[in-house]
Parts: sequence; structure tokens; C-alpha cells
Amino acid sequence: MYGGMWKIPVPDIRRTDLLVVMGANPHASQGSLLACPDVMGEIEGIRARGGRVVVIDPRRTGTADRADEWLPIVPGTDAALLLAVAHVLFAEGLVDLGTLAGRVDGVEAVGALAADWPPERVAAVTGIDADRTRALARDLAATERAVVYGRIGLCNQEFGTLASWLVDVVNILTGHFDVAGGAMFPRPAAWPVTDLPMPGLEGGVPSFARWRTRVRGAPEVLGHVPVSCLAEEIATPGPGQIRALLTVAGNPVLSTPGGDRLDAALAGLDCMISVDNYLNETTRHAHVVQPGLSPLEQAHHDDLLWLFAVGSAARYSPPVFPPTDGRPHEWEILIRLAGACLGMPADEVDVTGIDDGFFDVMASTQGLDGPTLRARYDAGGPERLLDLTLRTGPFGDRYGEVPGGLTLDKVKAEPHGIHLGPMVPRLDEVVTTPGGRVVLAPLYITADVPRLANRLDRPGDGLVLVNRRHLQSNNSWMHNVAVLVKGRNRCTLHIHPDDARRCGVADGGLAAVASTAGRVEVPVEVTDAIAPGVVSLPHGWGHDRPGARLAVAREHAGINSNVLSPGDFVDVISGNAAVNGIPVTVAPAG
Ligand SMILES: Nc1nc2c(c(=O)[nH]1)N[C@H]1C(S)=C(S)[C@@H](COP(=O)(O)OP(=O)(O)OC[C@H]3O[C@@H](n4cnc5c(=O)[nH]c(N)nc54)[C@H](O)[C@@H]3O)O[C@H]1N2
Ligand SMILES: Nc1nc2c(c(=O)[nH]1)N[C@H]1C(S)=C(S)[C@@H](COP(=O)(O)OP(=O)(O)OC[C@H]3O[C@@H](n4cnc5c(=O)[nH]c(N)nc54)[C@H](O)[C@@H]3O)O[C@H]1N2
Ligand SMILES: [Mo]
Repeated sequence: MYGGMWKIPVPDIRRTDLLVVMGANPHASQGSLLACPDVMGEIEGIRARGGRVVVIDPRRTGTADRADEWLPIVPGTDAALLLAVAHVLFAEGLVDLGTLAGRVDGVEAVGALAADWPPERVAAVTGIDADRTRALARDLAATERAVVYGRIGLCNQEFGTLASWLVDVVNILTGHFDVAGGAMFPRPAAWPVTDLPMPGLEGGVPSFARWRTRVRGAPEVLGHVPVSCLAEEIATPGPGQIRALLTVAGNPVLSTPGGDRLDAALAGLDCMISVDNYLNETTRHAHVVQPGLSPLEQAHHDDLLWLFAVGSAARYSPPVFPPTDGRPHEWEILIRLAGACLGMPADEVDVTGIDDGFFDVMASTQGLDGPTLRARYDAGGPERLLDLTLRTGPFGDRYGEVPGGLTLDKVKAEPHGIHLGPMVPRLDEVVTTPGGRVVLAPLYITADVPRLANRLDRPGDGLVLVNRRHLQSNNSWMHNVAVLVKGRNRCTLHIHPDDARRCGVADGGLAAVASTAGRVEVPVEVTDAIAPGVVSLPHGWGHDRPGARLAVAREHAGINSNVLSPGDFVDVISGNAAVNGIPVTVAPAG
């Protein structure tokens, strides 16, 4: 739509008057692709200034509890709801692109698609009244500062691409795009590595399915294939079989669909190297583990998340503790591994040379000569790169050309960081499609609408499983910290009282949950904070594998919910796993 996969708009929650949250729970996650200090305080601020917050989620989350309205939706049907919203916008003449007028291609194409999706057609499937859908469309159109925000519950589902695309479509059709209070492209002080041109996106035009996976034939998307293919690619013999694996800060045995099958497959690799601080469910299979320094032993300036921050700012944190045992920094480990993967003996890799070369590439994208610039620095590594990206970023001093501009030294002198203002319109700068126009209706995406139409005719699924996050977990890796796991067991099945009664399970009892992929036994928590027909489990638990060195986590093991995620239940056009909306059965265990 905009010429690159990292061009992701974020909701301007500090200035909006109507926030529609779909499939996100900032109360737990603290904001996803939405970096904002005190994110819930800002969301409550919308109501405090007379605005409104609507949460569309199958669960009544902590965010929904603080909103004006909770609309429980049937999992996986958000794309249908949003197409109906678009339908109303066109049918009632409410489309108004605002500042984007004349800069968007494909508006008519979206109108033609949406014509077939009146709210009445989808209400029975989404569970949201046609009248409510119409009112939502009218409110979005009539509110000067309004925005729809969709996150992981929207993309990690069966129609993830369509739903995520339609969030932007609705924001654009209602004129709430690239303007204050709408969806905007943030402006990081230090430009991130994601600004580099992407292979496979030359000229801003993506091509897909340039190759397919060996076993299942899944199409490549921007160089990626579904991680749910990994176990079969390792386990299936033949030419092209994966025999070596490098993991960096990932725990896919717990985080990916069919994690139990991946667990078994990893044991058969010829070579596995993990860069990780913990010996956990995944890294226990590694032949070599390279622990980087702890985050507290390293300096920090974020490279990625400022790209999704509601304001511009820069902040540098020095290490809290000096590293004690002379271990290398993670960036050195990674450069050495990269060299080794290219066939160099690990101890002969020219770490300094590769670091210099990378600096030169980064400098050249700014029209600067790397070797000349490097002569100004005493040392290489991340801080030299950070100084470069700050100084050549939107607030930088461009090495003296812009007096008073930012440098790393200036940022270091302000331990609490430097505020650089709210988001500003920057469509022209960001969009790199041919002609610099927003491609509102990419064919690759719109061709998926018939699959969604088929979903409308599918009989009801019975119970479906969705995911939930908790403030005190971070995916799988906070569970070995005693203070974060003490108290009530959080790895429980949430189920509505009506469903509990029907399935014969009781609060505090043990339930057997089964899908086509697997089966787990898990304690039950009966709650009305979930829609009937939906159950929920958190992911990232299941710390009972032998060989992991996680003594605290083992005491609070829980179950791996991804045993229930079928690897072939994917959002077909992205290949991304649907870990939400999985059909399951629930019965008393034993
Ligand atoms: N404390 C904490 N913070 C985290 C993380 C963590 O594990 N713990 N993880 C980090 C990561 S990696 C990410 S990606 C972000 C994610 O951050 P968020 O996107 O805010 O993720 P969740 O909190 O999982 O909220 C997703 C919501 O989607 C709902 N949902 C499920 N299926 C559907 C559906 O079909 N439709 C709709 N409308 N809703 C649905 C779920 O009920 C859930 O409330 O959080 C990050 N922050
Ligand atoms: N069912 C279900 N599955 C999901 C999701 C869901 O909502 N539901 N969410 C999905 C999402 S959005 C995501 S992002 C993935 C997350 O999946 P993963 O990224 O695989 O999971 P994490 O638990 O975050 O793994 C982080 C790893 O980094 C290590 N680590 C921590 N700090 C450091 C460090 O400083 N350096 C290094 N090198 N390693 C470190 C930890 O020990 C851990 O092994 O899970 C996905 N899986
Ligand atoms: Mo994530």
C-alpha cells in the first residue's frame, strides 16, 4: 500500500476523540506497534476530554473495562465487519479522503468490493448488529479526529491480512490518515535499519510466491514463509532438507504452531546454534549457546520501536552494571556468526571490517562517505551507528551542517531523554510506491475476499480458542523470575459460564481442550469476561521440558497452548499462523 512492509501507521491516541480498538489489549501489552508511555493513561484521557473508546474483542479485556463500549465479535470475522463499515461509508456518501484526496489509487475498486457487503449480510457471522455497524461507520465519518487501531488479534487470525488492510482502508476512507488524531507515520529521531531498501521490493512494487517451501508448497512473502513450516522442513528427508538452524532471541518451541512437533524435530538437527540468555525449551536443543550480555549490562537506545512511537524523542541509557566476565557483546557474536555462515572460521572473522562496511553502507544511503566519517570516531559498534542515524535523522546536525541539531553526545547529556514533538503528516516522505500514491486496493489482497465470502456460509464452529496476554509475562520469557510468577496461576482456560455448564467443567477443575492439532489439560477459570462460544488461553507456558534450566518456571510450568495450533490453519495470503479462532472441544479431564 505504501511501498514497504515497515511503513506502518499508528493511532494518534494523544489527539484522537474516537478510538476503535480491534484485537489489541494495551492494558496487558502496553501497546503493540503503538509505543507510548502510560498508554492506558492516554486512552483514559480520550474519555476525560469527552471522546469515546470502543473495544471490539471476543474478550472483555482490561482495555474494554476502561472503554465506553465493548463489542464482542466472533473471532476471525473482523474483515467482514470492516467491509460492512466500508459499505456504509460508500452507500451513504460518507467517503471523504481529506488531505489524502488525489493521492490514493483504488478507491473505486474498494467501493465495488464493499458493495456486496451490507451490514445485514455479515451480522449473523460477526455477532454485531447491522444497526451498530452502521452507527460505527457514521461515527467514524462524523468525528473529526477518529481512528481505528487493530493489532495481534486481527493479524494472527484466519483473515489477518484482509482485516489489517481494512483497518487502514477505513481510516483512509474517513479522512483519518496522516492527520492529527488519526493514523499517522511516526518520525523516529534515529532512522532505523528498516529504512534501508528491501530486497524483493525494488521500486516499491512487491512480488510474491517467487519460491515455495519444499514440503507444503507455501508461497514466499517478502522473503518469509510461515514458521509453522519449520518442523516439517527439518523432519522431511530429501534434497533441501533443513539440517542446521540458528535461533536468535526466540523460543519457537513455545511460540509457534505445533510447538511439540518442532520440539521433536529440533532434536534431529545436525547443527543448532542459539544466541540467547536462557537455556529454555528451545535452546536446550542447541549444540552451541552464545549468551549475549544481559540488557542491564549493555547501553540502550531503541532502534525499532521509535518507529511506532506516538511522538518523536531520543533517549540513551547507559549500562546499569558493567559486564563482569569479559564476554563479547551480542553484536560481535552476531557478526562472527554471520561470517561463520559465509564459511569463514569463526575466530578469523574480521568483526571490525564488517562493522566498518555496514557503517559505510548506512552512510552511503545518506549521500555521505563512510571512510571519511569513520575517521572522526575512536570506536565502532552500535554507538557509532547510532550517532550516524541520529545526526542524519530528521532532527540531526548532519555533522555540523545543521547547527544545534542532535548528536549522540547531546542525547547522552539528557538522561531522561529529549522530546522532539508529536507526530506530523509525512505521507510524501514515507510512501515509495511508483508515483508516490497510496495503493488502496492491492490485487494480491483483494483477491482474498472470496475466501472471506466463503467463511460467511460456513456453519458455526462450536467453541473457538483465542489467545490472551498478561502484564507480567512477555511471551515465554518472564516466567523464570519469581516475583513475576508468584500469586494466582495465570495459565488457565477462560470460559463463559454457559459454555462451562454445557461442557461439564467447573471453576477450578481440570479441563481437556482438544483441537485437530493436539490436546492439553488445563485448570478452568469461569468468567463472564469472554463471549459465549469463545475460550481463551495464554501462550508461552509449558515449562516442563527436561533439559531446560528454568528452575522457577518449572514450578509454574503451565501448558503450551500452541500444541493446539494447527500448523496449516493460516491466513492464506500472508502464511501467518492463525493462533486465534481455532476450533476446539472442551470436556472434563480424565
Ligand atoms: N505484558 C506483555 N506485553 C507484551 C507481550 C506480552 O506477552 N506480555 N507481547 C508483546 C508482543 S510480541 C506483541 S505482538 C504485543 C501484542 O499486543 P496486543 O496486540 O495488544 O496483544 P494482546 O494483548 O494479545 O491482545 C490481543 C487481543 O485480541 C483479541 N482477539 C483474539 N482473536 C480476535 C479476533 O478474531 N478479533 C478481535 N477483534 N480480537 C481478537 C484477544 O482476545 C486479545 O484481547 O504485545 C507485546 N507486549
Ligand atoms: N498461541 C499464540 N502464539 C503466539 C502468539 C500468540 O498471541 N498466541 N504471539 C506471537 C507473537 S506476536 C510473537 S512476537 C511470538 C514471540 O515468540 P518468541 O520470540 O519465540 O518468544 P519469546 O518468549 O519472546 O522469546 C524470546 C527469547 O529471547 C530470549 N532473550 C531475552 N532477552 C534476550 C537478550 O537480551 N538477548 C538474546 N539474544 N535473547 C534474549 C529469551 O530467553 C527467549 O528465549 O509468539 C507468537 N506466538
Ligand atoms: Mo509479537
